[in-house]
Amino acid sequence: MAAFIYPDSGSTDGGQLNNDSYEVADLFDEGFTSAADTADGTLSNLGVAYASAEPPSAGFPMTITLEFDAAVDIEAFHLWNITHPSATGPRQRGVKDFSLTFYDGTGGSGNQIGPAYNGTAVIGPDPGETISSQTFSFASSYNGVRSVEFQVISNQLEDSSEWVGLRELGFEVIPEPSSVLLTGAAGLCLLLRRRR
Ligand SMILES: [Ca+2]
Repeated sequence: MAAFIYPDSGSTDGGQLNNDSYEVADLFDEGFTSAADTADGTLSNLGVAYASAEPPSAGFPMTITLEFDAAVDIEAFHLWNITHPSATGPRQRGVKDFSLTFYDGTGGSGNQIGPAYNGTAVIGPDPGETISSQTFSFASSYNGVRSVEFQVISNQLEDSSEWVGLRELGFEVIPEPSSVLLTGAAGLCLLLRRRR
């Protein structure tokens, strides 16, 4: 049974809009437990969304590096794009084209796992509306992942002089085979005891 998880930490080369409170940590701050969870579009983006400097400090593509404290096997990526309670501009600066590259070391180090995944996100909802996740399922899982380079290639405007942002993200992971085996072994022990 797959499970929703957040990265444990993240960093970006994109900077922050107005040097204000739009940190990468705001991409995993809303306590979601599944991809079915929704973000409250009536909230100001300040403190709940990540938004890059305008344009991103190192330009497009902008790289957000996501880290896991222990290796995980990932089968899907979930993204909640940005909107705003009263303005149309922010949703137009949501993520559009992106790629995900998976590594077995921290900070994009070590060996790359499998081919990079390329995806295209759709624009976030109208101002103030509830934000649902967009799910990108992989043809096969990426196993033993310690870090992911999430490259944002364009915003919805496809204007590289503007900022880009999103509200929340997470991954769908497969429980480690070791824990499944342990549960199986424990079950076998119980069965053998009962037979005695
Ligand atoms: Ca958030």
